[in-house]
Amino acid sequence: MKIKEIKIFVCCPGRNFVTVKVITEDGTSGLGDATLNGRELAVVSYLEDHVVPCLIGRDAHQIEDIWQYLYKGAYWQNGAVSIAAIGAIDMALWDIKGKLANMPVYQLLGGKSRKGVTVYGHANGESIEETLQNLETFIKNGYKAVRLQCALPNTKGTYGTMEGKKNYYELQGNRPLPPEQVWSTTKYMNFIPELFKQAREKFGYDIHLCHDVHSRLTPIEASRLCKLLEPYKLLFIEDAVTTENPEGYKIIREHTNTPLATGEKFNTLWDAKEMIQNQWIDYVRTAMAHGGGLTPLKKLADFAALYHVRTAPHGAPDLSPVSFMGHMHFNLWAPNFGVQEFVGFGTPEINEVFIYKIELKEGLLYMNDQPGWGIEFDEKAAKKYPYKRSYLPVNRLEDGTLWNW
Ligand code: KDG
Ligand code: MG
Repeated sequence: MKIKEIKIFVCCPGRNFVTVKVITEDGTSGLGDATLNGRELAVVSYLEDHVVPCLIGRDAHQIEDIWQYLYKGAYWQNGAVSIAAIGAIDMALWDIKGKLANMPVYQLLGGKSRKGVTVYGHANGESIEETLQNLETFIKNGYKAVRLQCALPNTKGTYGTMEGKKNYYELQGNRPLPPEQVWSTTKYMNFIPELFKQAREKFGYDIHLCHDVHSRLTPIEASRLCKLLEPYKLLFIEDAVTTENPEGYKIIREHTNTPLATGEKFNTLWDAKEMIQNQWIDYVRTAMAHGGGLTPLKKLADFAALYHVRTAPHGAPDLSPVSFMGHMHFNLWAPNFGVQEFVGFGTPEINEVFIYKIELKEGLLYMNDQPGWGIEFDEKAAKKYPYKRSYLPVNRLEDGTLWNW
């Protein structure tokens, strides 16, 4: 089944998304997500200038060989841009294989391991009160897990909050230059335990709670924070420290039993290997789009299972709904699946471009059993929403020093 054409679309129905469509000689098409927030066009060039010409005429069924060809064959194996490009092609080929087999992709992996996908929502707020009001809404809506992020008092726009905006739609796709924010580790460390204390006092321990530090602490600071949070029994603390120095997780591990999650920036299995093998983490958060597609992600899940590490794919809304549907299949299959981040794409513009169906019941997500990923892309609708350059924010310490994102 020869690959006849590969189309790449960039659109901004609220946020920038890069979508790859691989078309075979019989007219079957498959979708992949190549979105890399803030560096979208670099991935487009990598695909158009360097990947597509090598794939026309190849057998779309040979997913593993194409993956190895693009990864090893490039000589420059690693890097977020190249892996996002390879990941999108890989996803599109799995979509095609599912359609040709007339099966949802999870069937090709070995079938479902569960009836639905447990998700966690985001309760963000400019104050503890607002964050807890949002948490209450999630609990009332049946969620089993929620991430809490709260702006520090007297600062604007601590990561994970909305910088005064109502939703991601207003926030993202709307930053033509990186906004700069101020970060104070001391204020943060003094404040966050209070957020979780009040959450537990008000809502008890039935709801799972988690929090994303976004790698803004050193290992010993993170150890102290995780220790302070122990009484509030978090599901996990995410990205407590940067993963460039994996041993940082060893230090945290030695100090606390708060579970640890990381990996949304992992590009390869090798990025995750040491942390998993040493059991320094509990959840690996690698996304299909940023980890090279389904082909390496299923290997990562199996490897992680050997060490009691669960999967929890990155599910920020700056990954496209194509990624989200890909994760649905992966999550339904992976025996060691933990939880899926789910913020939703609920804007009319995004739902006009990406056509798919999911249903949330009692904190679990369900989908239709369509062949492939079960998502379509409306090319005509996408044209209405041209690319807009947009960046993630930059952080500086109070004295002006550039800090971790
Ligand atoms: O592009 C970066 C975002 O996807 C990231 O900031 C979101 O950390 C994130 C998360 O856990 O959702
Ligand atoms: Mg994160």
